[in-house]
Amino acid sequence: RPKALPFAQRAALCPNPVGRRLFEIMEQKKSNLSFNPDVTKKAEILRLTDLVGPSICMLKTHIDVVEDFDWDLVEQLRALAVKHNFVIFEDRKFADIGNTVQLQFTSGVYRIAEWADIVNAHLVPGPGIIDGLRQGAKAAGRDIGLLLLAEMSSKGNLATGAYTEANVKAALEHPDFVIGFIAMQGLAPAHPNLMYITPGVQLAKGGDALGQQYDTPEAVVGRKGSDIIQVGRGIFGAADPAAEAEKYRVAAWEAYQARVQA
Ligand code: 5BU
Repeated sequence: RPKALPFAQRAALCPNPVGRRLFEIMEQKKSNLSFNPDVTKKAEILRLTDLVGPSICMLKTHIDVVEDFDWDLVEQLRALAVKHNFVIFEDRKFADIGNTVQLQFTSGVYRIAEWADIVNAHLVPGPGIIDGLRQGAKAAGRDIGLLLLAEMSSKGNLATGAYTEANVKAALEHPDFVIGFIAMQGLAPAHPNLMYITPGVQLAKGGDALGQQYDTPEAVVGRKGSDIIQVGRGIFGAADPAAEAEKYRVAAWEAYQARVQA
């Protein structure tokens, strides 16, 4: 693998302000760790986020699993994002026609376009999904970045081969809005303005009972050339989530350093 460009230099190549900001935060905090507190109680999400906040560049949410959701949760998460300097990625995985995703993005209970910095989408419906979400972001009047689901971590998933390649092509065709991918690796050839975020990461290889597959930060960022590790249960399932998050941050950052110094 050739020597990688540092995040600071990649920030300058990003046409989307959120992509640029995320690369800058990564450099400032020496963190390429994203944390997802996939728990169902508002207070627990806020507690975990505040604990782990110093170690992360990004918080990933599944807002629709929260049992006691209210708008105050969103406001408190935004306040934590300012306090700890991270971006918020709502992992909504939009997957419908452009007109419908625009409504799902801006309306309903969650009004995601009003508070998320980053969202993601499946390309199954075709590129109209990108245009629909872009219009939603414009209507909300906020800078938002989109990630395409080029690959997945779960056993037997269908995001492979020509489908993965179509995601890369679509990203290159929408450089103002698409900031990168959910992928299991830094997809070749490298596009340094785009970022690669990999879920299915724990400190030891393994999996869960429902098809999740885990690889290590060293393998994902070092060998496979991804940029950001996405970690949930590995951190919030530990006895000391703050200390555990630091372990992941250091492991992923050292793997990144080895790549830029190679
Ligand atoms: P975990 O607890 O570290 O396994 O959580 C992984 C998170 O990443 C979880 O929120 C999933 O919804 C998300 N995820 C994933 O695990 N695999 C994928 O391919 C995609 C998302 Br896309």
